[in-house]
Amino acid sequence: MRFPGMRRPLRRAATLLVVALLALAAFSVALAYDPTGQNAGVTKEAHKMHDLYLFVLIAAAIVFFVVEGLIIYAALRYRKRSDELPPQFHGSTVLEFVWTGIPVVIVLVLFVYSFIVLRDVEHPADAGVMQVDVQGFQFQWQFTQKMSEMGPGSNPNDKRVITTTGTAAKEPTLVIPVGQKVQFNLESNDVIHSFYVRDFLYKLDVIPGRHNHFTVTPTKVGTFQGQCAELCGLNHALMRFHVQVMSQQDFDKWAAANAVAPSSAQ
Ligand SMILES: [Cu+2]
Repeated sequence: MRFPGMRRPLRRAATLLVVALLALAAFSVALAYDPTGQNAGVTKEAHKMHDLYLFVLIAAAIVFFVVEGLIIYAALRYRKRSDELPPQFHGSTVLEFVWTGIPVVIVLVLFVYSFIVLRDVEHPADAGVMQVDVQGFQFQWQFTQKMSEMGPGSNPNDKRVITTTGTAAKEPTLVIPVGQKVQFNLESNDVIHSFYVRDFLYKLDVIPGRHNHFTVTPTKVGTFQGQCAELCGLNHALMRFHVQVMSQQDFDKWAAANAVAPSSAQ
């Protein structure tokens, strides 16, 4: 009794090597030129999430083509040719190791890679990183930026704040500088909302009694649309907002023009 796949271990190893090299090449090409046309985001963290997405997509595509290819090969190669019963065999330790080992390795790689990418965006930022307090309420957002927490170089004794409150009639615009790390601190006093900026490729729930936070480093100047992504009541659809990313120079000017003493802030 002979298992056709077992006859040429060298050939098998070479095939595996070629598949691995092709996978690596496909991933490199996808990183350089994204054939999916997906939004790669406007923050450093979003770019990493996008790379993770491509990696998973390519891994899934390779698994699909290898499995489907083997099915088609087996169906053709071992199709019924006569009424004679073909040789019967059972069990192959090597094959069982291979088809258990490969998925285990894939799951481990995806787990570690996802964990590293997630940690980048959800790990609490170091001291001195710019802070934006985000308050979700029925049915809008309030953004509070303290002058003492505007990132490196800000004066810790500066008590002025910038408060931007959205209303049903006017969607608020949150202003942040490009190239600087920003930590968002999310809070709600009523129901669960979700802070979602599409071009961050990320959203995080805003939960009463819980301090959720995430960090991004914008890489592109521009205005990006955000919205509440958790059905939070009748006027949920009105919870839209904008994130405007400016150059550091424009941001400093904007902050100087809009900062007020805390007592006069609403
Ligand atoms: Cu909401």
